[in-house]
Amino acid sequence: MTDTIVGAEVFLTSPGRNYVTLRITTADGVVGHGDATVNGRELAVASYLRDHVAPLLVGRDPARIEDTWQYLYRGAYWRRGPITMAAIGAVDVALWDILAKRAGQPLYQLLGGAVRDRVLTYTHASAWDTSALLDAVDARREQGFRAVRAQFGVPGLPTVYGVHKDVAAYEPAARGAAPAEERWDTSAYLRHAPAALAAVRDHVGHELELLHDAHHRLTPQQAARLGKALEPVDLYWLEDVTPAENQEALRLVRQHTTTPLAIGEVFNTVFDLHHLVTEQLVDFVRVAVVHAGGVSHLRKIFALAEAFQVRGAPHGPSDVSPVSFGASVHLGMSTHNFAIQEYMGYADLVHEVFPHAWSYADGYLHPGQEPGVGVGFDERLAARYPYDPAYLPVARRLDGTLTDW
Ligand code: CS2
Ligand code: MG
Repeated sequence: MTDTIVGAEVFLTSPGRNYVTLRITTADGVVGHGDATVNGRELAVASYLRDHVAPLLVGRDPARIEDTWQYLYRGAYWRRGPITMAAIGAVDVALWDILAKRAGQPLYQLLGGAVRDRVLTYTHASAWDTSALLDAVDARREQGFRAVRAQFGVPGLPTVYGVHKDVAAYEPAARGAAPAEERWDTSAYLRHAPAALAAVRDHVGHELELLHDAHHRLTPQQAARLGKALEPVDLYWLEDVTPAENQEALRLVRQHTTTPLAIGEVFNTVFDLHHLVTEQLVDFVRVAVVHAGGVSHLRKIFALAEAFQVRGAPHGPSDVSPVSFGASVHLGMSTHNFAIQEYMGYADLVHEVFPHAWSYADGYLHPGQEPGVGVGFDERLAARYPYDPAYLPVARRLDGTLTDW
């Protein structure tokens, strides 16, 4: 018995930070949700969905998920990129949500069932100086995390990606009509990073998995130098060492260091990263469900990666909504080469706006047994927190030259 899509609504809400949520409703009264959040570009995705996608969905069979994906991707002509793929991602997750609800099964059961009992996760620990960073890492270990990303301040700089000087919880996007401008000095960072991370490793011993995010800022030579200097730290991965556009860079980095490399949170399709996978230039691919065009396409990215022993490790910051996060944990349960899920954490209000079946315990996640993705959307509560413009920062070198943030 086929069903029909009768409605597709887009909601912009800001319970502490902005989220874009899609609700698809079928003639049988089944509702599915998708996340379309692109940090700092929420209005663009909301318009793409409202003006160019939602009208095309009405009347379609919600079970034809792959055909809808191909229709929205290949039928767009101007394709790929974060805005298009986040919009497609929202539709894709909402349709998988509907299909699983109609089957009365948690999504992972429709993706091939569980390949593990629970999904390993990592979270963030950050502090400006090393002693406070050790305390921050200890606090995460006490919460049960078995893997922690460590980010630290850099002497001489007022701000650094991943850590605020005076605020405990790091949220990269700042409210306002224009991006804040930050200063960056790669030389100062490279002088400081190996000692800071070595101090964390000395403090925690060798059992805790440690990760670090270089956040797209190094040249190939600088990345190779840092990777080599960090080999004694035994990182689980060093992330985004170079800007994503120059994928050749990783060939050089790979020649100089065995430090595991992770990349991909700013990629959107398998076409963006297939060289990195087929030539094994990275160890982990990081694309989030929302930014990869949804569950359907991220599965294809992970399937390619599996053939080359590259593992999936989806992006999971506060700006990926609990809807995408829940879908990602279902993928984590059912994808053999899924390694670890980033879980930066959400404010309590976000958990209220997006009630969810996924749960965290003792360093691991579980998607829960609720039919569908298992994440709701409290529209009434969400309406109390309207969209509030916020932008990711822009970075400039000490001489004022614009650089990668
Ligand atoms: C970071 C993100 O979590 C990560 O790995 O790269 O916090 C990233 O800076 C934000 O998602 C950008 O919106
Ligand atoms: Mg990152």
